[in-house]
Amino acid sequence: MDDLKAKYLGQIADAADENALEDIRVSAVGKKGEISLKMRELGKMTPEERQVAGPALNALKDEVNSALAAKKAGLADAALNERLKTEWLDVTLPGRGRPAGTIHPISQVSQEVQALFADLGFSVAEGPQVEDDWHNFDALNIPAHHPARGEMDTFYMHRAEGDNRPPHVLRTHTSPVQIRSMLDHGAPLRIICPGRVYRADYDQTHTPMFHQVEGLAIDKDISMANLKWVLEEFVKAFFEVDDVELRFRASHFPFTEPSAEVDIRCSWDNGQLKVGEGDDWLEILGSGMVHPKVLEAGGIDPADWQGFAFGVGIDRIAMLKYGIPDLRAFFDSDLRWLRNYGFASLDQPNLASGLSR
Ligand code: 2NM
Repeated sequence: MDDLKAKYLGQIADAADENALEDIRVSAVGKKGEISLKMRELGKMTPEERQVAGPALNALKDEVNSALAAKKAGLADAALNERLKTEWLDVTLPGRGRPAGTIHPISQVSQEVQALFADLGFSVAEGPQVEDDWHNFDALNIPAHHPARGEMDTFYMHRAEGDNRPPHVLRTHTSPVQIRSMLDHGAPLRIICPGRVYRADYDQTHTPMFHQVEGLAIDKDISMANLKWVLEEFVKAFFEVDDVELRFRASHFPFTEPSAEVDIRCSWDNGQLKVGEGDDWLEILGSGMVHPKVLEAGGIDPADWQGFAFGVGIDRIAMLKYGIPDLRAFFDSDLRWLRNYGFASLDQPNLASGLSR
């Protein structure tokens, strides 16, 4: 009995890993193990012999089993400690350098425009991208069969079979938001409406979804002079230059009268745009005095109130400001492009630090 005990406790102490330990368990206390076979021999003994050998074998079996369990736990601890030596992590180290993502130039420019118009006292208004034809067309003095409806390349939504009401549309401009704001808030009003708009057009300079910001100011004595000042402030702040020169060209929009397209004086130096100097003119927006019929559709009496409005393409002014040559890159979701043209996610545009810094 003492020999068996010395033999197995010695083997257990020397076991190098859990496989070796399992072999020892099988040969000692497994079904056909040495100690188990000895216990089976108890039956052949005399009662006197059995009284001595029985408890001794049980004690031996218990001792070997607890030595096995203790060694197994020891081996598992040692293995864990070995792993922890290589898999440790210093949680006090600073994070790894690369930022998780960047702000898309269109979002950046939209936020820049919102920040600078906030400084001029304009609120931001938003509305649905799926519109009914009254808000998108009729209220803006574009009646059914007006040529402007055809020219807009409108996306129409489906109606259910047998439903003969006019279809909803994907808004072709953000002006319906301004109609909704007039109806909701009345005059006076000073808002800008940034957002996605849709036209069925796709080539070098057009994508079927693009971004606009439109502005609207309504008050008792608003004139083209106010429009001119606001647009000058906008262009100066947006392009971050001290002086600009604007050129108003007579134009036509159904929703404004009179209407003007606005160019800015600029130069192109090695493909680099400089605003406010040079001999070139660059068209950047459309504008005008809100048509009396549009004010009426917005529930505002044109005998008491006037307003100016303007519309700018965000994608286009983003390309101009940040030297982005190809419009379609905006919508490719190419991570390398976004890392190059994107903006730090924690830098919110504001006038105090410079819009783009
Ligand atoms: C433009 C050009 C001229 C415009 C008009 C309105 C509204 F709803 F107030 F009548 N919003 N935006 C407008 C005027 C838009 O985009 C080139």
